[in-house]
Amino acid sequence: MMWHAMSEAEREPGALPPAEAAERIRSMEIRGAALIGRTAARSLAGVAKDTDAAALRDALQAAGEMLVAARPTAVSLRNGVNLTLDGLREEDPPVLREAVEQRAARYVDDSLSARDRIAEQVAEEVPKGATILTHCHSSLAVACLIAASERHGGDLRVFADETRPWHQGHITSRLLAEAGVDVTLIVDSAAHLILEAEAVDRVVVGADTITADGALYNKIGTRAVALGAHTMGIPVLCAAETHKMSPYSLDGVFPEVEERNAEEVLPEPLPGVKVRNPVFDRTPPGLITRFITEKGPVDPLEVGPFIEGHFGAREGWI
Ligand code: RI2
Repeated sequence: MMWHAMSEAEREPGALPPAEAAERIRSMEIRGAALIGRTAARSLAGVAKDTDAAALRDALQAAGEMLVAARPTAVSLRNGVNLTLDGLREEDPPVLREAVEQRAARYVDDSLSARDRIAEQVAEEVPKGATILTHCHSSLAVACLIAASERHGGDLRVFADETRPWHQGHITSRLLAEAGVDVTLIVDSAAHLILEAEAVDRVVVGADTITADGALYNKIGTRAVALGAHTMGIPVLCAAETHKMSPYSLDGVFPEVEERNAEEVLPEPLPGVKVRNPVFDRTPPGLITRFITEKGPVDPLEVGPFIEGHFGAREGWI
Protein backbone atom coordinates (compact mmCIF):
# COMPACT_ATOMS: atom_id res chain seq x y z
CA MET A 1 0.00 0.00 0.00
CA MET A 2 1.27 3.46 -0.85
CA TRP A 3 1.82 5.27 2.41
CA HIS A 4 0.17 8.44 1.15
CA ALA A 5 -2.93 6.55 0.14
CA MET A 6 -3.59 5.31 3.67
CA SER A 7 -6.59 6.57 5.58
CA GLU A 8 -6.15 8.33 8.89
CA ALA A 9 -7.60 5.34 10.75
CA GLU A 10 -5.11 3.00 9.12
CA ARG A 11 -2.33 5.33 10.09
CA GLU A 12 -3.25 5.41 13.82
CA PRO A 13 -1.64 2.13 14.92
CA GLY A 14 -2.12 0.15 18.11
CA ALA A 15 0.59 -1.01 20.52
CA LEU A 16 3.29 -2.18 18.11
CA PRO A 17 6.39 -4.03 19.36
CA PRO A 18 9.14 -1.39 19.73
CA ALA A 19 11.34 -2.75 16.92
CA GLU A 20 8.39 -2.70 14.52
CA ALA A 21 7.23 0.72 15.68
CA ALA A 22 10.75 2.11 15.29
CA GLU A 23 11.14 0.62 11.81
CA ARG A 24 7.76 1.89 10.63
CA ILE A 25 8.58 5.34 11.97
CA ARG A 26 12.05 5.29 10.36
CA SER A 27 10.60 4.30 6.98
CA MET A 28 7.89 6.99 7.27
CA GLU A 29 5.12 4.45 6.97
CA ILE A 30 4.07 6.02 10.26
CA ARG A 31 4.82 9.73 10.09
CA GLY A 32 3.70 13.12 11.29
CA ALA A 33 5.20 14.43 14.48
CA ALA A 34 2.13 14.01 16.67
CA LEU A 35 1.43 10.49 15.44
CA ILE A 36 4.96 9.21 15.99
CA GLY A 37 4.80 10.44 19.61
CA ARG A 38 1.52 8.59 20.14
CA THR A 39 2.91 5.49 18.44
CA ALA A 40 5.90 5.50 20.82
CA ALA A 41 3.68 5.88 23.89
CA ARG A 42 1.42 3.04 22.78
CA SER A 43 4.41 0.83 22.03
CA LEU A 44 5.72 1.35 25.58
CA ALA A 45 2.30 0.44 26.96
CA GLY A 46 2.56 -2.80 24.98
CA VAL A 47 5.97 -3.52 26.50
CA ALA A 48 4.58 -2.86 29.97
CA LYS A 49 1.70 -5.23 29.36
CA ASP A 50 3.64 -8.08 27.78
CA THR A 51 7.01 -8.20 29.57
CA ASP A 52 7.83 -10.37 32.61
CA ALA A 53 8.26 -8.49 35.86
CA ALA A 54 11.97 -9.30 36.20
CA ALA A 55 12.80 -7.89 32.75
CA LEU A 56 10.36 -5.00 32.72
CA ARG A 57 12.56 -2.08 33.74
CA ASP A 58 15.34 -2.91 31.28
CA ALA A 59 12.87 -3.68 28.52
CA LEU A 60 11.19 -0.28 28.89
CA GLN A 61 14.52 1.52 28.89
CA ALA A 62 15.72 -0.35 25.79
CA ALA A 63 12.42 0.23 24.01
CA GLY A 64 12.49 3.93 24.88
CA GLU A 65 15.99 4.31 23.51
CA MET A 66 15.14 2.42 20.33
CA LEU A 67 12.04 4.52 19.70
CA VAL A 68 13.78 7.84 20.35
CA ALA A 69 16.52 6.88 17.86
CA ALA A 70 14.03 6.16 15.06
CA ARG A 71 13.85 9.74 13.76
CA PRO A 72 15.86 12.66 15.08
CA THR A 73 13.98 15.90 14.52
CA ALA A 74 10.43 15.71 15.92
CA VAL A 75 10.62 16.19 19.67
CA SER A 76 7.18 14.69 20.20
CA LEU A 77 8.78 11.26 19.70
CA ARG A 78 11.21 11.87 22.55
CA ASN A 79 8.53 13.52 24.68
CA GLY A 80 6.17 10.60 24.04
CA VAL A 81 8.76 8.23 25.46
CA ASN A 82 9.88 10.40 28.35
CA LEU A 83 6.44 11.53 29.48
CA THR A 84 5.33 7.88 29.47
CA LEU A 85 8.30 6.70 31.55
CA ASP A 86 8.82 9.83 33.64
CA GLY A 87 9.75 9.10 37.26
CA LEU A 88 8.65 5.47 37.07
CA ARG A 89 11.87 3.54 36.59
CA GLU A 90 12.41 2.91 40.30
CA GLU A 91 8.89 1.58 40.89
CA ASP A 92 8.26 -2.10 41.57
CA PRO A 93 7.22 -4.01 38.44
CA PRO A 94 3.46 -4.26 39.15
CA VAL A 95 3.26 -0.52 39.88
CA LEU A 96 5.54 0.25 36.95
CA ARG A 97 3.43 -1.83 34.59
CA GLU A 98 0.16 -0.17 35.48
CA ALA A 99 1.61 3.33 35.64
CA VAL A 100 3.25 3.07 32.21
CA GLU A 101 -0.02 1.89 30.66
CA GLN A 102 -1.87 4.79 32.29
CA ARG A 103 0.76 7.33 31.27
CA ALA A 104 0.74 6.13 27.68
CA ALA A 105 -3.04 6.37 27.53
CA ARG A 106 -2.88 9.87 28.97
CA TYR A 107 -0.25 10.93 26.43
CA VAL A 108 -2.43 9.70 23.58
CA ASP A 109 -5.59 11.31 25.01
CA ASP A 110 -3.81 14.60 25.61
CA SER A 111 -2.47 14.60 22.05
CA LEU A 112 -5.84 13.89 20.45
CA SER A 113 -7.79 16.32 22.61
CA ALA A 114 -5.12 18.99 22.01
CA ARG A 115 -5.80 18.67 18.29
CA ASP A 116 -9.49 19.48 18.82
CA ARG A 117 -8.78 22.43 21.10
CA ILE A 118 -6.19 23.86 18.71
CA ALA A 119 -8.51 23.44 15.73
CA GLU A 120 -11.24 25.39 17.53
CA GLN A 121 -8.90 28.28 18.26
CA VAL A 122 -7.56 28.53 14.74
CA ALA A 123 -11.07 28.29 13.31
CA GLU A 124 -12.08 31.21 15.52
CA GLU A 125 -9.36 33.45 14.24
CA VAL A 126 -9.69 32.65 10.54
CA PRO A 127 -12.21 35.05 8.96
CA LYS A 128 -15.08 33.91 6.74
CA GLY A 129 -14.06 33.93 3.09
CA ALA A 130 -10.37 33.70 3.97
CA THR A 131 -7.67 32.19 1.81
CA ILE A 132 -5.16 30.04 3.66
CA LEU A 133 -1.89 28.50 2.56
CA THR A 134 -0.55 25.40 4.30
CA HIS A 135 2.71 23.58 3.86
CA CYS A 136 3.38 19.83 3.73
CA HIS A 137 1.08 17.57 5.74
CA SER A 138 0.36 18.37 9.33
CA SER A 139 -2.57 16.56 10.94
CA LEU A 140 -2.96 19.54 13.27
CA ALA A 141 -3.08 22.03 10.39
CA VAL A 142 -5.58 19.85 8.52
CA ALA A 143 -7.82 19.66 11.60
CA CYS A 144 -7.65 23.46 11.90
CA LEU A 145 -8.58 24.02 8.26
CA ILE A 146 -11.48 21.58 8.36
CA ALA A 147 -12.78 23.26 11.53
CA ALA A 148 -12.44 26.71 9.95
CA SER A 149 -14.20 25.64 6.77
CA GLU A 150 -17.05 24.05 8.74
CA ARG A 151 -17.40 27.16 10.88
CA HIS A 152 -17.84 29.31 7.77
CA GLY A 153 -20.13 26.96 5.88
CA GLY A 154 -17.38 26.11 3.40
CA ASP A 155 -16.58 29.75 2.67
CA LEU A 156 -12.81 29.26 2.89
CA ARG A 157 -10.11 28.49 0.31
CA VAL A 158 -6.96 26.51 0.99
CA PHE A 159 -3.79 26.25 -1.05
CA ALA A 160 -1.74 23.20 -0.07
CA ASP A 161 1.85 22.93 -1.25
CA GLU A 162 3.10 19.53 -2.20
CA THR A 163 6.45 19.48 -0.30
CA ARG A 164 8.92 17.47 -2.27
CA PRO A 165 10.42 14.93 -2.27
CA TRP A 166 7.65 13.06 -0.43
CA HIS A 167 4.74 15.07 -1.82
CA GLN A 168 2.99 15.19 1.53
CA GLY A 169 0.87 18.08 0.29
CA HIS A 170 -1.00 15.40 -1.63
CA ILE A 171 -2.19 13.89 1.67
CA THR A 172 -3.25 17.31 2.93
CA SER A 173 -5.15 17.97 -0.29
CA ARG A 174 -6.85 14.58 -0.28
CA LEU A 175 -7.95 14.86 3.36
CA LEU A 176 -9.25 18.40 2.90
CA ALA A 177 -11.11 17.47 -0.28
CA GLU A 178 -12.65 14.45 1.45
CA ALA A 179 -13.86 16.79 4.19
CA GLY A 180 -15.46 19.09 1.62
CA VAL A 181 -12.89 21.90 1.92
CA ASP A 182 -12.13 24.02 -1.17
CA VAL A 183 -8.51 23.01 -1.73
CA THR A 184 -5.98 23.66 -4.49
CA LEU A 185 -2.69 21.80 -4.72
CA ILE A 186 0.42 23.77 -5.71
CA VAL A 187 4.09 22.88 -6.01
CA ASP A 188 6.28 24.13 -3.18
CA SER A 189 8.03 26.68 -5.33
CA ALA A 190 4.72 28.34 -6.28
CA ALA A 191 4.08 29.36 -2.68
CA HIS A 192 5.36 32.94 -2.96
CA LEU A 193 3.48 33.61 -6.16
CA ILE A 194 0.26 32.25 -4.67
CA LEU A 195 0.68 34.19 -1.41
CA GLU A 196 0.67 37.38 -3.44
CA ALA A 197 -1.53 36.58 -6.42
CA GLU A 198 -4.29 34.99 -4.35
CA ALA A 199 -4.10 37.52 -1.50
CA VAL A 200 -3.59 34.80 1.11
CA ASP A 201 -4.87 35.90 4.55
CA ARG A 202 -3.04 33.41 6.79
CA VAL A 203 -0.39 30.73 6.59
CA VAL A 204 -1.13 27.76 8.85
CA VAL A 205 1.59 25.16 9.43
CA GLY A 206 2.27 22.36 11.88
CA ALA A 207 5.39 21.70 13.95
CA ASP A 208 7.96 19.01 14.53
CA THR A 209 9.78 20.85 17.30
CA ILE A 210 9.52 24.26 18.91
CA THR A 211 12.63 25.35 20.79
CA ALA A 212 13.01 27.62 23.79
CA ASP A 213 14.22 30.51 21.61
CA GLY A 214 10.84 30.50 19.84
CA ALA A 215 12.09 28.85 16.64
CA LEU A 216 10.09 26.29 14.69
CA TYR A 217 11.59 23.12 13.20
CA ASN A 218 9.21 21.88 10.56
CA LYS A 219 9.20 20.28 7.12
CA ILE A 220 11.77 21.69 4.72
CA GLY A 221 10.48 24.79 2.98
CA THR A 222 8.54 26.12 5.98
CA ARG A 223 11.12 28.87 6.39
CA ALA A 224 10.77 30.03 2.79
CA VAL A 225 6.98 30.12 3.07
CA ALA A 226 7.15 32.00 6.40
CA LEU A 227 9.68 34.45 4.99
CA GLY A 228 7.50 35.13 1.97
CA ALA A 229 4.47 35.64 4.19
CA HIS A 230 6.44 37.91 6.50
CA THR A 231 7.54 40.17 3.66
CA MET A 232 3.89 40.50 2.60
CA GLY A 233 2.55 41.09 6.13
CA ILE A 234 0.63 37.81 6.15
CA PRO A 235 0.30 36.22 9.63
CA VAL A 236 1.97 32.81 10.08
CA LEU A 237 0.20 30.57 12.59
CA CYS A 238 1.80 27.39 13.83
CA ALA A 239 -0.64 24.79 15.19
CA ALA A 240 1.20 22.68 17.75
CA GLU A 241 0.29 20.63 20.80
CA THR A 242 2.60 21.25 23.76
CA HIS A 243 4.21 17.86 23.10
CA LYS A 244 6.02 19.67 20.26
CA MET A 245 7.86 21.93 22.71
CA SER A 246 11.42 20.94 23.44
CA PRO A 247 12.41 20.99 27.13
CA TYR A 248 15.83 19.75 25.97
CA SER A 249 16.44 23.07 24.25
CA LEU A 250 16.40 24.68 27.72
CA ASP A 251 19.65 22.75 28.26
CA GLY A 252 21.03 23.87 24.90
CA VAL A 253 20.14 20.65 23.04
CA PHE A 254 18.61 21.59 19.70
CA PRO A 255 17.10 19.22 17.13
CA GLU A 256 19.24 17.46 14.61
CA VAL A 257 17.89 18.15 11.13
CA GLU A 258 17.30 14.80 9.47
CA GLU A 259 18.92 14.19 6.08
CA ARG A 260 17.31 11.38 4.14
CA ASN A 261 18.51 9.26 1.24
CA ALA A 262 19.63 10.83 -2.02
CA GLU A 263 17.35 8.39 -3.91
CA GLU A 264 14.31 10.28 -2.63
CA VAL A 265 15.48 13.27 -4.70
CA LEU A 266 17.19 11.46 -7.57
CA PRO A 267 16.00 7.87 -8.01
CA GLU A 268 18.62 7.20 -10.73
CA PRO A 269 22.06 8.70 -9.98
CA LEU A 270 23.38 11.29 -12.45
CA PRO A 271 27.14 10.94 -12.98
CA GLY A 272 29.05 13.70 -11.20
CA VAL A 273 25.98 15.00 -9.36
CA LYS A 274 25.89 15.10 -5.58
CA VAL A 275 22.56 15.30 -3.74
CA ARG A 276 21.57 16.84 -0.44
CA ASN A 277 18.23 15.96 1.11
CA PRO A 278 17.64 17.82 4.38
CA VAL A 279 13.98 17.32 5.30
CA PHE A 280 13.40 19.94 7.98
CA ASP A 281 14.38 23.55 8.46
CA ARG A 282 14.44 26.08 11.25
CA THR A 283 12.16 29.08 11.00
CA PRO A 284 13.34 31.82 13.35
CA PRO A 285 10.92 33.34 15.87
CA GLY A 286 10.64 36.64 13.99
CA LEU A 287 8.88 34.90 11.10
CA ILE A 288 6.21 33.22 13.25
CA THR A 289 3.24 35.29 14.37
CA ARG A 290 1.90 32.87 16.99
CA PHE A 291 2.02 29.28 18.14
CA ILE A 292 -1.46 27.95 18.82
CA THR A 293 -1.36 25.27 21.52
CA GLU A 294 -4.06 23.49 23.50
CA LYS A 295 -3.16 25.86 26.35
CA GLY A 296 -3.83 28.86 24.15
CA PRO A 297 -1.71 31.12 21.95
CA VAL A 298 1.99 31.48 22.73
CA ASP A 299 4.10 34.35 21.41
CA PRO A 300 7.42 33.11 19.98
CA LEU A 301 9.31 35.25 22.46
CA GLU A 302 7.45 33.64 25.37
CA VAL A 303 8.18 30.05 24.41
CA GLY A 304 11.17 29.67 26.77
CA PRO A 305 9.27 30.57 29.95
CA PHE A 306 6.27 28.58 28.68
CA ILE A 307 8.40 25.43 28.32
CA GLU A 308 9.99 25.98 31.74
CA GLY A 309 6.56 26.19 33.31
CA HIS A 310 5.15 23.26 31.40
CA PHE A 311 7.72 20.50 31.88
CA GLY A 312 8.91 19.19 35.25
CA ALA A 313 12.34 18.14 36.48
CA ARG A 314 13.03 15.57 33.69
CA GLU A 315 15.22 13.34 35.82
CA GLY A 316 16.40 10.21 34.00
CA TRP A 317 14.94 11.33 30.69
CA ILE A 318 16.36 9.78 27.53
P1 RI2 B 1 1.50 16.83 12.77
C1 RI2 B 1 5.71 16.30 9.65
O1 RI2 B 1 6.98 15.67 9.57
C2 RI2 B 1 5.66 17.63 8.95
O2 RI2 B 1 6.86 18.38 9.06
C3 RI2 B 1 4.53 18.28 9.70
O3 RI2 B 1 4.47 19.67 9.55
C4 RI2 B 1 4.87 17.84 11.12
O4 RI2 B 1 5.33 16.51 10.99
C5 RI2 B 1 3.75 17.92 12.09
O5 RI2 B 1 2.72 17.04 11.75
P2 RI2 B 1 7.12 14.22 8.85
O6 RI2 B 1 6.94 13.19 9.93
O7 RI2 B 1 2.07 16.43 14.10
O8 RI2 B 1 6.12 14.16 7.77
O9 RI2 B 1 0.73 18.11 12.84
O10 RI2 B 1 8.53 14.20 8.32
O11 RI2 B 1 0.70 15.71 12.14
